[in-house]
Amino acid sequence: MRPATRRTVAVLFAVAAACVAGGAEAQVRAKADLRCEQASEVLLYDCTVGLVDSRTNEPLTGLAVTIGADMPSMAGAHSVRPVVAAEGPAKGTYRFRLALEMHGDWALLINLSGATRDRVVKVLRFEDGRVGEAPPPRR
Ligand SMILES: [Cu+2]
Repeated sequence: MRPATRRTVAVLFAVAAACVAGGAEAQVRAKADLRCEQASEVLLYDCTVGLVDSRTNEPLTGLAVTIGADMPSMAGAHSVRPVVAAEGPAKGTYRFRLALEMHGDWALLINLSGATRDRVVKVLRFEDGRVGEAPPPRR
């Protein structure tokens, strides 16, 4: 390799490394703690999601949070409209009401925008009067 070429390659590596490091620093990843319980009607659920910075565990406040829902086992069969979550009362918690179309395992797509942009997917099993962990999908 000629010296000039070698220098160019070294510079490119430095730029790539800086991009990776800068990206990792700027990008806050969210961790979500999701709880739902049945509301007054069948298939209606009241949920609270607690959002924290996955590295520092600091609550993520002041975000715009929307939630979509789909059934992993029935891709495309449902069209639950995304709902907007309201912040509070505790720091970094967001509440929303979900109207599902049937009982079973639903993947909730939690979209964060504002100071932190991220999407977290949580799968829960929604049953009549009970919401629990969904077992891992069978392959
Ligand atoms: Cu379904």
